[in-house]
Amino acid sequence: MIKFSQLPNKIKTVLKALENQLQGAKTLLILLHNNPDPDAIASGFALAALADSLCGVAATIAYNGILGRAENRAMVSLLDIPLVKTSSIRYSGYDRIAMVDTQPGQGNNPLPAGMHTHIVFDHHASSANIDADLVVYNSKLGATATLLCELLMAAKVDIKINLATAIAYAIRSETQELRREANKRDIQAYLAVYPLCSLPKMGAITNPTLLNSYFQELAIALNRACKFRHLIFIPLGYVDAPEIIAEMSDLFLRRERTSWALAVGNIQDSMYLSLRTNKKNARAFRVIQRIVGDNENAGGHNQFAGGKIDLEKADASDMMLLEEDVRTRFAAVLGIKNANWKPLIEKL
Ligand SMILES: [Mn+2]
Repeated sequence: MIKFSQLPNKIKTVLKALENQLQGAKTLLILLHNNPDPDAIASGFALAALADSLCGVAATIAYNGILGRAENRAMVSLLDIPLVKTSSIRYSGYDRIAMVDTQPGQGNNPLPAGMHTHIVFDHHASSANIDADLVVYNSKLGATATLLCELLMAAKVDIKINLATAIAYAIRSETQELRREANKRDIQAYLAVYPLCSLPKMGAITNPTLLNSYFQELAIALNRACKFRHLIFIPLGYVDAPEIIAEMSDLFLRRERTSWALAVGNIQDSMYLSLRTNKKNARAFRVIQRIVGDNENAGGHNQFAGGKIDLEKADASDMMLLEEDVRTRFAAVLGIKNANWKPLIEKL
C-alpha cells in the first residue's frame, strides 16, 4: 500500500504511482459514495479524465442510492456526467476498482464484502488504515475534488468546460461557498478552474427547479423542528431521498444563536442523520458516531457529518421512538442532560 497524505509536495510521485496502478489495465470502475454529492460526482468525473489521459484507461463511474437533490440532478444532466447505477454493472468486469470521496470499510459505499479496492481518493476522517494499493488522502482538505484538480493540473490535462464546472461547483458546494473547512488549496483549485467554467451552467445548477416535494418537506421541517439552547433538532419523518436531510440541517444551522443542528429522516427501515455545527474543529464526525453508536455507519468531518441507524421491520411508531431517543442522545453527547425541547416556530 502506498499512502500519500502530503500533496502537493509529492504530486509528481502520486501521478507516477497512479500510472503504475493503471498500467496494463483497460477498464477502471470508479465507485462514489451512496447518494453521491457534488464532491463525489466531480471527483469521479475528474478521475475518469485523468485515467483516460494518463493511460488511455476507460472508466465507468458508478453509484448506489438516489440522486435526490435538485442541484445534483441539474449538475449531472447539464454537465453530461456519465453516471451509472451499481445494479447495472458486473464488478468482475473491471481491471481496477477506485473509490472517491469514500473508503473501503465505510458503510456508505456499495463495494461488496471481500472485493479489493486498488485506488482511493478521499478527505473524510478515517480511524482505521485504509485498505487499498494507492491511497491519496488528506482530511484537512475541504473537498476531494481539490485533490483531483491538483493532479489534473500537474499532469497538464486539458480540463474541458464541463469538468471545470463540475470541479468548481463541487468545491463551492462542499465548502458552502468556501467558508466551511475550505483551506488554501481548495481556494487555489477553485480559482484555477473558475476561468475554465461555464458560468451560465454554474448558475443553473445553483438555482435549479425545485420539486413540489421539496416544499412539502420544508413545511414538515418547519412544523416539527425543536430547539433547546444552541441546539436544533429537525425530524422529517419519512422522506423520498436522503439529501433533503442534509439540506435541512444546513438551512437550520443558519438560525441565529444556533451552533448545532441535527436533521433526521427515514427511508424504509433506516434512519438517516445529518449533523452540522458552525464551531471550528468540533469533531462532528465523533459526535455523530456517539449518537449512532457505530463507527462504520457514521462519520464525516469536523463541521458536518452523517450517519445511519438500521432497524428491522420498523413501523412508524418504532421510528417515532427512535427519533425521541436520538434527540436525547444528541443533547447528551453534547453534555446536556434533561434538555427541555421547545418548538422552533410558534403555532401559526
Ligand atoms: Mn467530499
